[in-house]
Amino acid sequence: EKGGCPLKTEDLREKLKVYFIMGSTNCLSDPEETLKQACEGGITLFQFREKGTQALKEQQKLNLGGKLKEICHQYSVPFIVNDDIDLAVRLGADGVHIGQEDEPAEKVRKKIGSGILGVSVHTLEEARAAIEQGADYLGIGPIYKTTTKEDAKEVQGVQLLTRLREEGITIPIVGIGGITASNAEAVIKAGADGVSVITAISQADSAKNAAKQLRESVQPL
Ligand code: TZP
Ligand code: MG
Repeated sequence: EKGGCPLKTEDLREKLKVYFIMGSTNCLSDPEETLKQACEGGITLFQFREKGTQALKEQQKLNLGGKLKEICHQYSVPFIVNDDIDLAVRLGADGVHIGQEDEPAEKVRKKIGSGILGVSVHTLEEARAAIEQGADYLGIGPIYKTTTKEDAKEVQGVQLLTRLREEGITIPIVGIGGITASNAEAVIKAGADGVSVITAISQADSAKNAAKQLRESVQPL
């Protein structure tokens, strides 16, 4: 056991099924309302990702993060913070998600203790390194075309996902990038435990229905 995550691996796998990510700039309406609706619809994990030129900073970012964390906890949805380790620690978040450009996973693990640690990887080598350094789950993408992340890498389909599973990697994995209720099943079939989405929920007419549809497509009734 390298990770220090308090959830057992199999519980984390379950929590990754419908992983909603957003910040204030992604939402059509009030982020708190969007998150409540998404929770009502059945999201299983949430990541606060406050990015872009219009993103909130400092006190406002902290305030929104605190409110979103409270909403998550009302629904027993773990609250993860993207990139900002200090914010995660200040908010008492359940975990953090980092990319290859962020602080090394090993250092982050030391700072967050037993919190959930997610790492985005784009190659088999990065996946192995992240696991070695204490990641609890991996994020893989963009699987499909996305317009949400400006510096996203090339669309990769499910190739890497398939490869990691073929290589015997069993760590929980979530796919990301352009995922909707219509294409989510293919991601799961290729070996992901869940799907991460921004647009499919944050820009939906009904965040609740969108979350519900994703949940059904990942976890057929
Ligand atoms: N990392 C890879 S693609 C992506 C991130 C953060 C954006 C996913 O957003 P969407 O709107 O679900 O395609
Ligand atoms: Mg990052």
